[in-house]
Amino acid sequence: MGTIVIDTEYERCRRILKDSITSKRYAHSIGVSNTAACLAMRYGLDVKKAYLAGLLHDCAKGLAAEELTDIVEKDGKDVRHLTFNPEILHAEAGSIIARDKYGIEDEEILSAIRWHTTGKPDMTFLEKIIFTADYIEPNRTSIPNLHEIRSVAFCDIDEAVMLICQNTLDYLKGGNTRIDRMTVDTYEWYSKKHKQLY
Ligand code: DGI
Ligand code: FE
Ligand code: FE
Repeated sequence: MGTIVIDTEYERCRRILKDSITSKRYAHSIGVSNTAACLAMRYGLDVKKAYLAGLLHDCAKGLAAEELTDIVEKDGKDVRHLTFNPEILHAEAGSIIARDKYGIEDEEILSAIRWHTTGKPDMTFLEKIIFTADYIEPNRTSIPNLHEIRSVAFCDIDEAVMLICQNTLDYLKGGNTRIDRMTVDTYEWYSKKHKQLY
């Protein structure tokens, strides 16, 4: 039985993506896409935009740090401010690939992909939704307080962003990796916002 195609742009991108990343990463991408759509419904955002941004957020995942650097530099961007680490680089490179390979022109979608790993202070709603959906999608397991964060995400997205940043920093501090300045700035911005509210 064939799949019912409801959105040709989504379907076109989904097919390219399926052949570009591992099956595990593809399952995660579908999970983020669906979760982002649910969050968009909750907060009154453009559901299709969230669905597409979620689908493509990790389109650069799996490429080596050198390849990712090359993509960013060829686009005329300076990579010196980025931590030389595929985990950090795949977000910046992903927004370029989404534009050039997948033909995405919507700047809001491209920006949500760009900031999905570190976040940034004062994110747009779509950026917050992709950042959060990435962390809470159904395939995620073994994350501290995951149940709580999933619930908070549908009540107060800013608090969810803060909790995710807190977890990420705790996790990174336990390893021997470099913490990007933006990861810290995002946490500080959202915890300050939270304190001002409560
Ligand atoms: O691509 P995903 O695995 O779905 O998730 P992601 O893009 O949010 O994050 C990828 C990894 O990057 C995750 O293990 C956390 C890590 N990360 C986030 N901020 C930093 C970081 N890694 C380093 N080295 N430095 C950071 O500041
Ligand atoms: Fe990612
Ligand atoms: Fe992801």
